[in-house]
Amino acid sequence: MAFKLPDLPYSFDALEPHLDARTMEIHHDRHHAGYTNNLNAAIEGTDLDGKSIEDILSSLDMANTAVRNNGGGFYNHDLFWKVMSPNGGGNPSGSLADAINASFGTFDSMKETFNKAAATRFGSGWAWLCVHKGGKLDICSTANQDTPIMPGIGCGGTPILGLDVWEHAYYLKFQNKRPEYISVFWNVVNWEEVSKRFDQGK
Ligand code: MN3
Repeated sequence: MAFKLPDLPYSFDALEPHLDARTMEIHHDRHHAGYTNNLNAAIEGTDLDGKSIEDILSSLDMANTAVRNNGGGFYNHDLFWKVMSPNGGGNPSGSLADAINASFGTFDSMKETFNKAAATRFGSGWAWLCVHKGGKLDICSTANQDTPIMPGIGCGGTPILGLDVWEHAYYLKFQNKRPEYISVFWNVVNWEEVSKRFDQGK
């Protein structure tokens, strides 16, 4: 049973002026589509075929680079589209806001730690906010398409917010200015979705 490229939950230009339509189109229709197709080719006829992506990645043989790269890419981008929204930005609320204050002191301090993880990831990768069982939050980054649910990668726990820092995510609009891309990301974060993932993962 093949994985299907998930639709973007909004139009390509919906995150303008923060994230540009051309980048969103190429990122979703080519990059994410490519990971999806390559994942399907890598699992076809193997015992991974038919499992959920979470099951595949959480018990992955990390030497299986085709599934590691493309399964990670499939999963990471699905999360990325969903944790952004044209109605995003602002501040987290409720139990997520309480957990952020408990783990980082303040929302600003959480953002600062996340921004640093995203800015200092050398080369391609992701920055993550993860929740551990019990509700403690953690920030880390991963290389390439590695994801925190893979064995022995990153901060562990369940990722509830992720930022793609591959150049394909920002180069058309921001060129080499990754920190500017990181700072506009906060204008589109869908805190309702992040809260939902926090409640499910804690
Ligand atoms: Mn990407």
